[in-house]
Amino acid sequence: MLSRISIAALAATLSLAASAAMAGAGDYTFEPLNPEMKKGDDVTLAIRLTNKQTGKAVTDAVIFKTRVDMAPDGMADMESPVAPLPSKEPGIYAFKTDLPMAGRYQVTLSAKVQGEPETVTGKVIVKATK
Ligand SMILES: [Cu+2]
Repeated sequence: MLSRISIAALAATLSLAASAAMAGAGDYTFEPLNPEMKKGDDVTLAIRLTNKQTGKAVTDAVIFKTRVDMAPDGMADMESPVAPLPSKEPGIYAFKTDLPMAGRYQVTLSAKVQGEPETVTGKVIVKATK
């Protein structure tokens, strides 16, 4: 027969396991360092990836897919080329792209994060000004 103490210990272990299993791809957030910039070619986009649960920058992510388009202004088919740039700061991921017209651009990112089995995805909106 289980004693009262071992039942409590078992319950604690189970709830720990449940909260660990709940951590997932939704625990990360992408944010632009500069949400607004001048329109133009060869613009640098710098995006910070943060773990929402720890508040810490995620320094070891591999961003394997990026897309920049004008979906927020009804121009989803207006896509810009994106190329990765070397990171100047841990947890900041930089890209070179073109923002040819003033308006809002959506940056869609897919990343692999160490220790996170699911793909982490995010969307960031940046605004280009004249
Ligand atoms: Cu456009």
